[in-house]
Amino acid sequence: MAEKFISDIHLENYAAQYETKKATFEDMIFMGGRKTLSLNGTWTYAVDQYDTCIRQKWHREAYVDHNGNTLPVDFSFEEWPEIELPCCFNTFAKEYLLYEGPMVFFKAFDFEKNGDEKVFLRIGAAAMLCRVFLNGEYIGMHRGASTPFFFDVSDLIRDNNRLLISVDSTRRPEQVPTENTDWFNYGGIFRDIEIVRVPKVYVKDFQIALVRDGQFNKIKVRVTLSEAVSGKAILTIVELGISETIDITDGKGEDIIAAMPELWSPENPKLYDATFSFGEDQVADRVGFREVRVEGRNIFLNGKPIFLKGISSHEESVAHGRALTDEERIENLKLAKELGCNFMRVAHYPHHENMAKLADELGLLLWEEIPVYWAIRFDRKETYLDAKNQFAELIARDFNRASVILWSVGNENADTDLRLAFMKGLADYAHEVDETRLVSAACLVDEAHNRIADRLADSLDVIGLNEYIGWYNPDFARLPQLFENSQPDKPVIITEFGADAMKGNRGSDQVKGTEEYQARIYRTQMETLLKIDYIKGMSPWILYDFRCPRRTSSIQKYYNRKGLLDETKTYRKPAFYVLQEYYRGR
Ligand code: GCB
Repeated sequence: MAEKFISDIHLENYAAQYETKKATFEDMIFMGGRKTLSLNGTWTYAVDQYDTCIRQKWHREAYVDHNGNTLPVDFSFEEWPEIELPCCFNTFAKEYLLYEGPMVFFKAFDFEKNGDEKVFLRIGAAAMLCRVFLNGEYIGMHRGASTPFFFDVSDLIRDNNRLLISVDSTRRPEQVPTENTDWFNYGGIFRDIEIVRVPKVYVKDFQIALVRDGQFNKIKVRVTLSEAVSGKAILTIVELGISETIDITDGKGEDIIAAMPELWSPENPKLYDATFSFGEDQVADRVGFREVRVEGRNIFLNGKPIFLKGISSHEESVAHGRALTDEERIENLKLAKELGCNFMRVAHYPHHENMAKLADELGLLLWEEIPVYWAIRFDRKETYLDAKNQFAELIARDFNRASVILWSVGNENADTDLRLAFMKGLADYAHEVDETRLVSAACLVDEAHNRIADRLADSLDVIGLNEYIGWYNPDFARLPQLFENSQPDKPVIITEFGADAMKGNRGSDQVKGTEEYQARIYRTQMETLLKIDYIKGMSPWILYDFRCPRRTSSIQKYYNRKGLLDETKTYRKPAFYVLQEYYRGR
């Protein structure tokens, strides 16, 4: 070590010591039916632009240099200003709108531990890099902005606790998503923070679904416990008269149970209350039973061919950024219903778990996606593992949601060898762990030959296709040609088409940016798309305008204006009614 070396200001690689204790999907706990202690509410915070919390190890609550000298500290947790969590810090105060970087949050809380129970800290989502410290100790980190993560705090939690969390929203090329996206980079702890108590042996994972064999008369249950114990578990679904004993061996159990549930569908979103207990632990879920499968170029829901009348949506509101309230989620789902949709593509990252729960209740099919978006570092192993972990966290979180019928492994990625290996790995993973859903990706058109030709399609059940004919590519003659030039051997969903239109910008339907131009694109697209027999659905881009730093023109003003509604979700552009007419007529 050089003389006069002061670690917190000279150590360039200061963050390396926090690459340990990564929270992954393997640390997840099944949450259905669990009572938790919410840590939402008032916290204190500091903007930590230079990452000093991490460099100086603020969690030690003292500043001790490497010679053991105690120095004056640069924080005062209790006296920092207050913030209500969860939230996106960009919408919390005007001065933070464009802030990207670390912010540090502090909360003191009391807790009473019961016997030998296990105690976990769960964070619903923190964007993007999160490092957590409890009572002076580093307890772990998480990567990925949109999935939940857990830390075992059983040994550290005490009567009076001090929780310090550093969340860094810096965009980085090696992250998932990478530094360049077409959406706003909201930062912060923007989903629930809670303490979960479980017995010593607890249910880690509980999966329940209809068996996909075209019979609709069997339910499959799969369980993983926290320890390799054996014994008997009980599954109860009162309404179906099910009270089944399931053998657990070495912490695992699997059973197929005869049952004739009323099938879940958008028209009949029937849900059943299921409870599962083993030893001292009991979990519960409200689940629907449906079957989705592909045969040839058709998608079947409960044995009947289905056309997915959809719309894409970001997770955003003007007031809350990505930290939507349940009311705002319901508003989005109802807008989709008003459009005549039976399907929504929730792009481009996992939305809050309540989105799928509400879609289960209200009856909408969902496409869920991970942010493998544009030019990810496909060459980098750690980036792959990060993407795969986010995917695994999403699948584990939403496995029991009947509404979710499609997993998407990414969006608009150039068809290179490295990308193919990366995304094939993800698609194979989804097929391996989930036999109840379809796997897709939003692919690019092969522009040179104007056809659908993405090598990833071999690993997908359904081909998603983004085409912007009429917008990025003005030549409408290419649209029918594109489909004539293509012979897909599986169903295609047009995952995006669209056009910008600023609310109230009226004019000629030949002038880009007008509401009339957008409406014309919708009309012309629909006329063609509805005639192609292998197109089995669509999710045009997009339900409402969303914030986007890349969009600076006079009709954009830092918003992507391809919404059918404006960003306040109150103004319906004419294209909204155009799409509604086609969907209602179908
Ligand atoms: C796309 C992207 C989407 C963009 C959209 C656009 O293809 O998938 O994220 O926002 O186009 O408006 O260009």
